[in-house]
Amino acid sequence: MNQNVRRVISAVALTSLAATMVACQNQQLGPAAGVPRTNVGANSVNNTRAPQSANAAAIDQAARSGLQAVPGEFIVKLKPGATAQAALSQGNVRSLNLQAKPLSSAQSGFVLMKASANGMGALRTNDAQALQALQSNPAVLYAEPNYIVKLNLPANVKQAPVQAAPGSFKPNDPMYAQQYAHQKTASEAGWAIEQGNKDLILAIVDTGVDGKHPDLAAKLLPGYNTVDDKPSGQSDGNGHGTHCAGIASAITNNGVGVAGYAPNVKILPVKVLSDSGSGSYASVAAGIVYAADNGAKVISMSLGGPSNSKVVEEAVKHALSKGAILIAAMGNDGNGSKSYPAAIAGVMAVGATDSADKLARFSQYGTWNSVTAPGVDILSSFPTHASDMPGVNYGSISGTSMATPAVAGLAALVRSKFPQLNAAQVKTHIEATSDDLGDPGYDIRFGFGRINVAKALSTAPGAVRR
Ligand SMILES: [Ca+2]
Ligand SMILES: [Ca+2]
Repeated sequence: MNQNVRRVISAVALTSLAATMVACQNQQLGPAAGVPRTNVGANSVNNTRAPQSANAAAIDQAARSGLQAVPGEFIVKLKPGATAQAALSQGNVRSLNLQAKPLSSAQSGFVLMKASANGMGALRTNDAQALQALQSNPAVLYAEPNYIVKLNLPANVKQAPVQAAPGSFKPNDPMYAQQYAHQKTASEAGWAIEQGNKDLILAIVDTGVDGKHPDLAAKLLPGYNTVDDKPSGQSDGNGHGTHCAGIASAITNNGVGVAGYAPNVKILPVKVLSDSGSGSYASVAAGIVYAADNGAKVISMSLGGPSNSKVVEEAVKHALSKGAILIAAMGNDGNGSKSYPAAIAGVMAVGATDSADKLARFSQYGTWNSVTAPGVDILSSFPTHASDMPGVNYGSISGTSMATPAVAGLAALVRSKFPQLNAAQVKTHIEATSDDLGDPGYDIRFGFGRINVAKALSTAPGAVRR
């Protein structure tokens, strides 16, 4: 690892700016159960992954090298009225040969500053000095490294079959019997009440979503790729995003594959992680803003990292101001450490349980934990082509990544059934109607409990308080 980059990270850690992000995911089911997968860079044979853009390749290379930030890249918040040109022409910054581009049209004042090709060689060994020069620049409010986001792989836990509840909406999807999560969360009784508003948009902020999947294609919006700053989000060489999309909202009762929590809502695929599962804070923040600005009322983020970032915080604030509910994974390190954006104020943080309603051993815990949902051996969609997932079309993996889109799907159903509720009220309603687990009442491991779809949709908002 570049020593200067390491110094940047540890220095900003003291000012609680530092972070690497880690998507909170998964491992495989079946004969290889118990063997953690290292999917970053472990490309499957016959993988149809398209050649990567220079930006994605640079991020992947940095991630593979163990760097915590993309070399030569900084996210800068300009002071009100200041321009990027003004910042670039000031003192020490001028000699850095940086190029600037707006992070997103909506987040006024944020720019991504990047070393130009001919300035790169010098800058890579001087990222700490470059950051310092930016931070002391009179046009700059603050600057932080462009941290790296990547996938994380907890170990496996076995699942047990669970009986279906009688007398409710039972979908005909052939793999539904293996989706134990819906029995635990009383989805069938919930679906008899509400299956989602077809105009409601649920964003999957992840590795993209396979646009050709028979259980997803018909409900996918075009979406966007913030890794490469281009349309669309309908491509997923990794598979993680396609799996999360199926959990939240696979096309249900269509005689194909699996059922999703919110059968009728639309999915907005926002690709913020590359096909290798790596991304940067710039792409995550831009993805959150894109989702909110394109009508997403639920934003599902199965990713996270150990430190906070002002740019991601501001993106979250922007999405909250647009009325979106943001839902993020607690993380898979099995300890009480914070993961962001899950620990950012206003974000609904989700832990993972198993088929016996035990806390998944990888699920992180803490006072910011809102609820839990099944996240161990979760069957859902995989891409229709080879990817980093253990299988094609459908398969099971585990992680707080898998619990998160279940809660996102429920949030979409609650917003459809009770459109008068704002985002904070939707969160409170889901918490109040969850099934208490572990120590009586709220506890840091299960939050308010494991979600219950039937209770959430059959209980009048405000009727139950915790
Ligand atoms: Ca289906
Ligand atoms: Ca409890």
